[in-house]
Amino acid sequence: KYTFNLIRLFSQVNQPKMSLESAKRIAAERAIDNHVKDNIVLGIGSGSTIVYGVQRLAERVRNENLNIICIPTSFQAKHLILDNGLTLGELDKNPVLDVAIDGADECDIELNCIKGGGGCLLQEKIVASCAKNLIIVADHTKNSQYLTERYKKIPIEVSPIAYVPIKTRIESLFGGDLKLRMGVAKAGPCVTDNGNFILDWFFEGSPTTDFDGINREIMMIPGVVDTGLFIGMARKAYYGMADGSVLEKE
Ligand code: ABF
Repeated sequence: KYTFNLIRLFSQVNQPKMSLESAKRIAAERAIDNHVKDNIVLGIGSGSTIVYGVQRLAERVRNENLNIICIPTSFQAKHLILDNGLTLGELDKNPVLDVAIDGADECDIELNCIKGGGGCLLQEKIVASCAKNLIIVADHTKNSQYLTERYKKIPIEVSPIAYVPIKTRIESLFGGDLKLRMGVAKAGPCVTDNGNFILDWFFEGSPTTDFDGINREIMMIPGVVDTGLFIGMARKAYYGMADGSVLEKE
């Protein structure tokens, strides 16, 4: 009985992880199939979901002989592009993108997003701002009614010399608790692709209902490089659902 229960527990623990991975895959593949056509400039996001999208993209580029220029949003994205034999572009040469496809930590009914949980946000926001369309790909756990309903922190990328004053300022102005994100080994702070630190802003409940307003106010604080709030940027989201379907929202 003990062994049976252990096996059952083990399979329960592993079940959601497996289905979340396949949910990410179907969302990313659908987005690539719907938005990629020949001769476009495409922004490649960061995180685990976009990996499936890049694999599908590489397959389509090979099979259909497509000419796609890929603009990365991070070190990870750059190497995903190179490792999959895709054409690496840069904003200097291609300042206007047709589409950018990226993951998110949370995405609300108006397609406002929280991003940066994986450590990338600045380059993602720059690339998204240069794209005619930003498309979000995610599993169903990222789909929420309002921001911070499910994801309980907002990442903020800051200049290393300013992290203490910024933390103090935001806590006194808006409340909550800002924590310096540490690297994986916890030996020092997590350093972004741009040489900055990340403050994760935790709070009880939600800090505001006006995320656009609060984003603007935080962006005014000297030393804030950018926030993980992507307000009014995404045009469409694809969510991989637990039942194997893909929910499309725009
Ligand atoms: C990046 O990857 C980040 O902005 C976001 O935090 C994260 C989403 O990753 P995943 O696809 O692994 O959920 O895009």
